[in-house]
Amino acid sequence: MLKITAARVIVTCPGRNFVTLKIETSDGVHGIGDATLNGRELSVVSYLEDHVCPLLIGRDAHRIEDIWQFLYKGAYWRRGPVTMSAIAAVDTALWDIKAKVAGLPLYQLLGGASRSGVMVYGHANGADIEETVAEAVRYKDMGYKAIRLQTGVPGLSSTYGVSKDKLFYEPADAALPTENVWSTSRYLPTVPRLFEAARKVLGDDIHLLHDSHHRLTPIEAARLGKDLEPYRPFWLEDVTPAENQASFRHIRNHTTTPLAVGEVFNTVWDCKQLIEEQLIDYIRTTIVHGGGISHVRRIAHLAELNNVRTGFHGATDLSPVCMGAALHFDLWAPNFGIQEYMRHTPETDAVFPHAYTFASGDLHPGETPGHGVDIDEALAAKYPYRPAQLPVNRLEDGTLFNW
Ligand code: KDG
Ligand code: MG
Repeated sequence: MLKITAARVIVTCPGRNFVTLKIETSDGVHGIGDATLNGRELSVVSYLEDHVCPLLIGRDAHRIEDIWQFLYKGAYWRRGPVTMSAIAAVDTALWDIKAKVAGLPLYQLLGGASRSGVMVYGHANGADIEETVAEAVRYKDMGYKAIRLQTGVPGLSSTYGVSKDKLFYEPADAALPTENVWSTSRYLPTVPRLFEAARKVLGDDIHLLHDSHHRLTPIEAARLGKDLEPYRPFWLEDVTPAENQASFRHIRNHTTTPLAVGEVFNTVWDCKQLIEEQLIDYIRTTIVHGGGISHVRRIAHLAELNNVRTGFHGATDLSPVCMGAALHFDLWAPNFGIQEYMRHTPETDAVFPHAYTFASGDLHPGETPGHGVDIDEALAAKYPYRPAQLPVNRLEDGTLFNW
């Protein structure tokens, strides 16, 4: 038995907030898991500190599945982003411990590498089409094989995905939510123009992606999908809010543009219909918000049976700990598709030393036993928590809309 002797939550803000769970064992081996839920960080801290950590002490760290079931079924209140982020942190830390004890990188415990590296996509964005395409050229020159394109929309003062700092996008920019303004009729003609311009400059030998960030109705999404078909996008993401899974049937019936969904999902139940009816092509639910490796593995297996591939969320608000664990998963998963890679700032990278590396458009998780990411607690303590929330969106007439 490998006894859990301590479970502590570490909150740090090296430019943005991150929540990390550290589990220690009787053998001196420790593991860490990401528990960051952007804009709602302290609710997960409380869930862990008040309700989960006390239950872990004295349990056998090797019994990952039993602990997962205990936390999921034992709470009575199942699912939800707070619960599942907390469970994910425990699960990730326990997989880290098991792999360290085995002396193996985590991907070996999952079944070994299925590929030599993990293809990632970077984020090119700009105030207008010209600037976005120039950014995309810069990403191509850095070796990226896949690039997400987001551009400012004429007539709107701010747009999702368009950042001030080009490498590090941070939407949680204020203690109280910033208010953005949205217009679907201004947005819809802009994206095909962006893709047309990008294909002309970048050529055919690069994957291009776009995120609509939950802002369209199904029929508007179908129109955008059709308009983008000539430019062969790799995917169109989060076209419409996905609580209503059946609404994707309308979109699917109208367009062959591949669809990606799921960064806000937290269990297999959120995407069961989408996957079983093959209404999407990529599932984006990643380790930190999807109940950890143990549960995301269930989602990936269901997806594999239905020709859906993985395309994990990897924005800056998912800590390097989540990225490390996700990369081991990606290297193994038979139905891996692509991994999002929004770089962390140098301050964040220093707090979370990691084994993963970028080369020629791929990330590799490295060969360090465990998931290969640690936390420098002394450095982390120098960056105290700062309240920061995600923006909200209003239509031009003031109606509150989806951000
Ligand atoms: O916390 C919210 C961000 O992670 C999200 O807005 C980023 O949509 C996103 C993406 O695709 O990376
Ligand atoms: Mg997204």
